[in-house]
Amino acid sequence: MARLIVVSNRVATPTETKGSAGGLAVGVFGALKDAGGVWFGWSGDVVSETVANAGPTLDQEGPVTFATVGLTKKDYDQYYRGFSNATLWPVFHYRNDLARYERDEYAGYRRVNAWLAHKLVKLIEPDDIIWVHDYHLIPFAEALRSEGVRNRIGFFLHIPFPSPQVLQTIPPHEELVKSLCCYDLLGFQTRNDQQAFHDYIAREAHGTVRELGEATKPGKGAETAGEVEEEGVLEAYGRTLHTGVYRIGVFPDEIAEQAARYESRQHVLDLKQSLEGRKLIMSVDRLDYSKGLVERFQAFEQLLEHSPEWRGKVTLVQIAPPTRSDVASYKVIREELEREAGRINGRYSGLDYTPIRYLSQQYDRWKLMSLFRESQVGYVTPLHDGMNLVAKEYVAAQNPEDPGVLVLSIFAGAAAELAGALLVNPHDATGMSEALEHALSMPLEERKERYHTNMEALRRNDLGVWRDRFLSDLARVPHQR
Ligand code: GDG
Repeated sequence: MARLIVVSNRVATPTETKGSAGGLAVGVFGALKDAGGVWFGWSGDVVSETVANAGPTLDQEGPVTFATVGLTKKDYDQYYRGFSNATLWPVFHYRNDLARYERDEYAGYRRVNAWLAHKLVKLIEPDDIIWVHDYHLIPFAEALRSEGVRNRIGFFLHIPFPSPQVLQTIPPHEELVKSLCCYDLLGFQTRNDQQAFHDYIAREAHGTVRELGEATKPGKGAETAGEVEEEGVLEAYGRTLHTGVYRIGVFPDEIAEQAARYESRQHVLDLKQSLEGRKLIMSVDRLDYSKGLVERFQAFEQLLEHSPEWRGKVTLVQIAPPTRSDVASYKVIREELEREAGRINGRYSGLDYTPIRYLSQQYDRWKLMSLFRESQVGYVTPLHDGMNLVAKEYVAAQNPEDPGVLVLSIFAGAAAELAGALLVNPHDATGMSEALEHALSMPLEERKERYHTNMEALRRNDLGVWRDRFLSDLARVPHQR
């Protein structure tokens, strides 16, 4: 069996892979443990040039080597804070209004990719399979190829891929797509993302696109994961590459077990007591403008405004740990959210009632799962999201005898799989408030039915299926040495 090299912007620490970081790190680490290999990327530290150049630091954990490097302040500013998070992230989430383009940041992005590739080269053996993750590392394969690496290299994009017209708002869009064509296999979260990439290749790059296999037609609004064959074979810029749809999942039974194990812990009892019998709506997101938090608060306000019988009877708990807080647009969304929570609470609070509890802090994973289990509604309404694992975790954490209802945005990748959710358009506050009301008053039988539909989908396409399908496809695609 070939060794595996995983490359991602951030590398989980060996301790995090034992559970605290969440499913993805555990899933990727599982594949590394099976095949043996290297997990390579940024340590998360900003360091001096001397320290950065001395890397990578190697940390051995059984058959897996964790290889990390620090970034200099300039590299961090241009590659991470700049082009990755102030250009690519907003544009790929259709927020061109929040994007900026600076030539020196783009140059820094390419420079850091080339530098990282150079650092990795020494650790690569001829038969290794290389799996690169996410938008920070689009030019990584190209940089490896120019170092003479001829291994198979696959790329998985965790976030949406925008339509060609939107992508073209980034001036070097064609260089980015050319760089993507240096991979042997490109994996997308949804059919729409894959299609958007194919459209660019066909219309803008004048390449050829062959779509193999018929996408199974959605049954009752949801695609049946595992039965969908969506393979593309593309020729562009002198290369042949493959594309596929790989919907990332969770390990639902582990989450269910964890949520049940912690359901009578003190934090849950405290919450229960403070709710005094009120219904609970739970939301958990990284604090990010793509997650639709302001729209979500406003739809909840509409529920209280138009259905006064719910005032004092339902509480929304929003957990939103801040991320990327040194990127300007993240400061703005934080202020806006605090203002909205304050305004709505000012309007509808009573001496013993606060409608929105907004907690801008990180919680332990097991606490989140047990809070999901305690709630009647999971309220997950991003404006655009590659998949959204919170939606899947919410379902998995429910008590099968008394499950809560998932209210889910049609713009989350997960909407294609979770046919048991109440789907909403996050731009329609009235529609969302009606869905909340529907969820809060849904009879037990219907809740159970929806829960089972969703759980089946989660089990059919869990995190292991996602990982194994991607890696076996990558091992199989013919590649050009
Ligand atoms: C990207 C794409 C795609 C959140 N708050 C806390 C916490 N979390 C955990 C959640 C979940 C994860 O973080 C967030 O995953 P999402 O999928 O919801 O969103 P992104 O972070 O934007 O992830 C996304 C994903 O990549 C995977 O491909 O689905 O579309 O944007 O697991 O539970 N975990 C802990 N404390 C918190 O306060 N421990």
